[in-house]
Amino acid sequence: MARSLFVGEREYFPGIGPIAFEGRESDNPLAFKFYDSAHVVGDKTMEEHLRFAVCYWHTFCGKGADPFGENTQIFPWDEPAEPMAAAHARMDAAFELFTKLGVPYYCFHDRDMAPEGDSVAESEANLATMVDAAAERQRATGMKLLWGTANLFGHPRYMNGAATNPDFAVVTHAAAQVKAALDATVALGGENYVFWGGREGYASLLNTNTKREIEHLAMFLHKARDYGRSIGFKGTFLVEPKPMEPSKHQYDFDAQTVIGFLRHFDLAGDFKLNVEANHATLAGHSFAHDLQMSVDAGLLGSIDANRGDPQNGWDTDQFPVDLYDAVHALLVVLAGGGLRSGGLNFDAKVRRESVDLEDIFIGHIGGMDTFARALTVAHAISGNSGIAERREARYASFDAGEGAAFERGELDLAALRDLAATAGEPAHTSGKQEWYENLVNQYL
Ligand code: XUL
Ligand code: CO
Repeated sequence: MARSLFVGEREYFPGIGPIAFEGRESDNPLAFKFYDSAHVVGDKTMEEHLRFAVCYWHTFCGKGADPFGENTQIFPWDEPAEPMAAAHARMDAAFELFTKLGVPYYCFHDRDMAPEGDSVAESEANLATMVDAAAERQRATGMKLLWGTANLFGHPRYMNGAATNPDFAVVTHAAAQVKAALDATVALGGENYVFWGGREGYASLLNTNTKREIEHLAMFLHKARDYGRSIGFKGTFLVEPKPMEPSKHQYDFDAQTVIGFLRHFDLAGDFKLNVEANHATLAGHSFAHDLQMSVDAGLLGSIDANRGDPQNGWDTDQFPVDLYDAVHALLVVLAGGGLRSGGLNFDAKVRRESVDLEDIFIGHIGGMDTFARALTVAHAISGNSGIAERREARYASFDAGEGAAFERGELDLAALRDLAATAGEPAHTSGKQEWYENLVNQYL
């Protein structure tokens, strides 16, 4: 799809034009080698399958600081000293990058887009002003909002939690922020709305009533859902699991924990999961595992695409370049029916040592190429390899006879015992893991 570029009064990425597909023989670092947006894979184009989004926070608000050192990335949109002027400059830079990169979607937190004011009303007004500016740029470029969210973790008032704070006064401030962020998401036609609870957890059990806090979180989500629906939000609410960091323990630990929570508190009709690769690995799982659990529950909403570092356990939010990992992820997504109204949001940042403006483009190009290539591979495996059929065949003993009766709930424990006693020791059947693994490699 041809899109118009947004270049504001000042061009923030001079010398970088629209990123084009040049194929794998190209030696141009600012070109796609595998992502050809209009290329059809199966029944959809790459753009329609992958639904890429750029995140506002890492890309335009993160500046490379870490706990041991200050900012390393000094970018031109940070020059205005006055916060609202800086917000406008950041937005111009953001839409310039979105459109030059050729992604259809973006995602933001309220505080990425507009600065916090001195009062709830001033914060709301700041956000409303920037939402008007974003709406204008969306109209001009065709860019769409994959999801909005509220930053309920950065301000010091949230140090003991937001919706799960032991102080009700803090919970009301979290509600005010979510209300305004939902207004913003609806005004910008957002297709989803995300809750990530970085401070929704605890540092010590000794000072925490976990039962009450988790019930407060559920109540908060019910009220947010009700408000969203009342203002016409038709999209999906998403909870993004993460086990820890910044809290020692977070209540949305992993996909299965969130699925249980949503079902227990009767939220699964409106809420799904936003699965992030580096959060799954931080929980001791693979990315594909958390995706599979979500697909199995019918609750895969969207994806935050990134990767951790295998040598440490942090949320390093690196750009995804591991093809094998991306193939595994897309095998699960394709078998689950695709991303639907979700997308692949690059919740990823270039390293603090990557200080050139072009590095931001190069990081995203690498991530997009990785998933484009993985899509082609995963689609070929799904269609031709026989893996899915072979996996189903492992369960053939449940397809008829006593196995099917068991699945229907018709055999009690004593009946099962009698079947075992009559049939004797089962044959040893190979799991064939190496066969499956070798086949995946054959398609890479
Ligand atoms: C933090 C994280 C967030 C959420 C949105 O680890 O992933 O950026 O995606 O709040
Ligand atoms: Co995320």
